[in-house]
Amino acid sequence: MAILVIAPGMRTVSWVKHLKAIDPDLDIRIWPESGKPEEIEFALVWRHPPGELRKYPNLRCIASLGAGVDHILRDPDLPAGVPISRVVDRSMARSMTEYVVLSVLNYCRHFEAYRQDQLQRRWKPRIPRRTRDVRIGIMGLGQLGGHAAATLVRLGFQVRGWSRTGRRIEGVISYADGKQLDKFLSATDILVCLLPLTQATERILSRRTFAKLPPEAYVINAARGRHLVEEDLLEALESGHLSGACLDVFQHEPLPPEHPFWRHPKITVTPHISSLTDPKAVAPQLVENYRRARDGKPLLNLVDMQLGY
Ligand code: NDP
Ligand code: OXD
Repeated sequence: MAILVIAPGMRTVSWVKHLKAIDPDLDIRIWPESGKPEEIEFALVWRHPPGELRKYPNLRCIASLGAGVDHILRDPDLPAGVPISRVVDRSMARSMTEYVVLSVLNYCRHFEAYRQDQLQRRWKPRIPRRTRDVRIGIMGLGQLGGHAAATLVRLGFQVRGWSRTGRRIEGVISYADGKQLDKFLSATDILVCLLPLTQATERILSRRTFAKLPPEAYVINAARGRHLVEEDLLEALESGHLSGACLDVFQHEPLPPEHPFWRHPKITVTPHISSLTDPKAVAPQLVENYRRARDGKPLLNLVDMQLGY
């Protein structure tokens, strides 16, 4: 039973090293050097070419090399009935929380403005936004959003969370599904998107959503570029309704050089780095799932194909 890594453009050396460190006998192949298709029973994928996975008739599991699986589910030619797993990892959650906390504190303590002041040699103290006065609304209270929410509570912020089922976290005011979305938004000064990309969440960061936020709200999107309607964000910043945005993900990555986000004074751009998968941390769960697939046992971290996450 062989493992095939299909991750065009990704450096796979580190993945192979950490997988082999657990089991040196693993038969790992790197696409496009797949060998005989019928020998492949486990696929590790990141942004595979659509239609490729259909070529392996004995596939028992498609494992995402990240937390998200939208890059797999967008393939219209997926082999039917093959389960899909994703990464669930504490160190990824910590890394995402660091990104969110950094962005929130940058905003609350006016660090972007001080950077500009420094370039102008301008000495201009500003009053910090106090944590207890700032209402942070997190869309998506899963592995990543839940961890970020709990940490922000500990820092003293007012934290609200919106999820499909109204997930409960201590200290977090919880809102559920579409019916409570407007209520959630109207009490949010900093909106953080940590949703999976599904049919229900695509383009959720839109003009309609922004209009429900209080004036001068701030937006952080570290989930997927397709959550955001980019022209609606530019419009809301232009009108002054939103005061700024921090974006880690984009409709087109890398962000094209001519894109207006690059030079926008109210937008902070980072290159999809808020939480990188750490091959060393994640290899054990992948090998465990490979063994389970081989032995016909229940798999870990499975995706609900109906919900799309
Ligand atoms: P989880 O599946 O653990 O959590 C998803 C959360 O979103 C759950 O709370 C879920 O609700 C909620 N949700 C899903 N659909 C809806 C909906 N229609 N309405 C309201 N809430 C909804 O995901 P993770 O936390 O592990 O990851 C989230 C996303 O972050 C990933 O899918 C990926 O796209 C992105 N990501 C980005 C990275 C980056 O570097 N930029 C790195 C890693 C991930 P419920 O709890 O009720 O099920
Ligand atoms: C992920 C990502 O989904 O890095 O893990 O975007």
